[in-house]
Amino acid sequence: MPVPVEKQIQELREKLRYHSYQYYVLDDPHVPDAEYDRLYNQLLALEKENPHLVTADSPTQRVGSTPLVAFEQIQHQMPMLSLDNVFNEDDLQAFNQRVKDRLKTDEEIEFTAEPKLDGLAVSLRYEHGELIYAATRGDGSTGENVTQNVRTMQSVPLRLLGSDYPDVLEVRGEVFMPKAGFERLNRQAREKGGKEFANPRNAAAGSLRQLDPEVTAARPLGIYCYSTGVVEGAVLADTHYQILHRLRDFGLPVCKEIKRLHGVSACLEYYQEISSRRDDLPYDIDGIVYKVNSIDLQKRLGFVARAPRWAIAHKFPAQEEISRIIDIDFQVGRTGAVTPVARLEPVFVGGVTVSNATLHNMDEIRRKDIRIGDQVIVRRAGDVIPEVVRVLPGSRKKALAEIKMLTKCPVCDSAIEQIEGEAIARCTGGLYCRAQRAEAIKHFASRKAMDIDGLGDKLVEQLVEEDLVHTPADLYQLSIETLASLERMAEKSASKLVAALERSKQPSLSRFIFALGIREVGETTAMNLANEFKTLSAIQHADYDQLIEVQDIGPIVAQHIVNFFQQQHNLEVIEQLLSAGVQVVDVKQEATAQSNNFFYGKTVVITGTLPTMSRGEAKEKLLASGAKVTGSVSAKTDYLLAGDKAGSKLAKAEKLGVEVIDEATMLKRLVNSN
Ligand code: I6G
Repeated sequence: MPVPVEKQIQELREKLRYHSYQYYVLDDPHVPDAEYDRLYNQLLALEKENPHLVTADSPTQRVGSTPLVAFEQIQHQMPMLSLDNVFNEDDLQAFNQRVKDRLKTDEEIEFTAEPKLDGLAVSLRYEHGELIYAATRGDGSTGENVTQNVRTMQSVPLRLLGSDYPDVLEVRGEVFMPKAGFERLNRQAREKGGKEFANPRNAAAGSLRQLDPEVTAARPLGIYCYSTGVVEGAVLADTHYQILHRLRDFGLPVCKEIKRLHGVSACLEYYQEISSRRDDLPYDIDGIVYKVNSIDLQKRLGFVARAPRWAIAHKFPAQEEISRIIDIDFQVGRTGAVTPVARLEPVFVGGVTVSNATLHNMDEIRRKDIRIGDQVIVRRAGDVIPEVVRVLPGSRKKALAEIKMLTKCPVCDSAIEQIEGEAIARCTGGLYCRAQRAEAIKHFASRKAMDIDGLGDKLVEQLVEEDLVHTPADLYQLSIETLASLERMAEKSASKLVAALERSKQPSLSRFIFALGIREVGETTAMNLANEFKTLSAIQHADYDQLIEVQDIGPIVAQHIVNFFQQQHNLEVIEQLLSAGVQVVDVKQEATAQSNNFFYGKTVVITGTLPTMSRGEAKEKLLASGAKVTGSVSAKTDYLLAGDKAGSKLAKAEKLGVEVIDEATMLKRLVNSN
């Protein structure tokens, strides 16, 4: 008996809903995209043949055809609240105390914590499992009807999964644009000469408030649900944490970073942990939201004005602020690159006071049309160098002069050249230029290169300025007396520095190659070179054809390496370093014991904060002993090296039965196997 078409359609819809849920909500697709497309096309064909069977909640019915003239208003049946903010630990402690006082308890409160996404809030209303409308927050009482647009978002279910959902379910969430999607959208706009969005939040808001749903459909939008509004016909759960899990089971996307925490200290640790990963998260966040977990306690706490007493947003310091350009200088880097730098009216941004910001290069200055006197938006995100993002629109009140590139190096007066088609202008002075010398030495001494403790940037500049050091090799000739005679240096710090120089004398081959500062040779390329050629001499003598065979080395980098080792003065510096007692540890020597090494050939993932070393240092040790270090846990992972606050990788490793080790175990196994 042939399966009735109604049943076929229903089964296809259920399959598609299930696969969307796996993909968008659980991040765990069960079928390749092509299979999803095949099912989708089957459904589309059946619906075309049977138009009377098309329903609004079918996965094929996401994009309606008629653009709107204006958005209609929607009155929220239950107001969309706002959150109070705190910006520091003291105010968070005060919030915690207020909660305890109101509840008349001395016991630690159980909170939930989740990142506060930087997007725009919406309310989704489901009736009997079907999406009825979606509205923006608006003023909290009345928002705009953006149903047509929200329906185009693949991660929003048009019908809830299962059957035990409440008759009426209003869900509140944040619509956002993932960072990668934002970059892609702006790149496309640039290529077409169109207008770029200033940040992912504006892009999300602009995309959701499109009158033509076809435009929204083409925009990469996501949503995370964070609470409920009206719920009729069922009680979801007793705690906020469980409610979010119920929402996830209904097929609604919920942020995976949500945690239950006891007491305010755990909240602060969570804040630090997320803050340290902020730049690596795929979406922008502007803080952490803590909520009292028990719904019963939430009810007892109630609201003040329009904000709940049981929740608080702990905001990160703003990453963008307004300042004014007082002047523009040109800085010369290690490879001679001349970079325009804006001198700014000091501004507190990203948690520090910033008075300089990079302008990258002249193309960027022209593209952003930046001039001295302009009011600008300054951005400092994490450890990234502060930059001028753009001129504040409409802020230029009078004509200002255009910025021109210098023709002579501001430090050594050599000519500045700019190769046709390259954005970067360069000082041609080479190591004759003090600036290039100082930067080369700073790089040589840096943590990921020779790791010379106590040789900070200021001290390097002083040493170069006073002609005590011309090349990295001169560092190893410095005596305690010479160093101690410098301004701001005492006998004790001088002898500490000499000891650090001594300790730095046995670098691994990859560190040494990285420290030389060859153009475009970063840490990874240096590691690849070391693994391929094994000895310093082999790298020095490698020709272009051999170099280009190495992983990740293209024609430009290969040519830079060849050029570097053809320069007589570079060979002299290497010679002087070796004569001063630097002994480069060739990969050959390390490799002899490799196959006996415990971690040889094993795949290791590192996560969390390790007690005595950075993840980079642990990675280096593991790589040196022949391990493969990868970024994500899978069935192929042999060990998870986990530190404090290990998070989702730890959970995944436990689920997959991957052995979890701590730093001490790793060190023991490294030692025992050598
Ligand atoms: O604006 C918000 C962002 C995130 C919120 C919120 C949230 O929880 C993670 N929660 C509530 C209760 C409200 N606004 C009102």
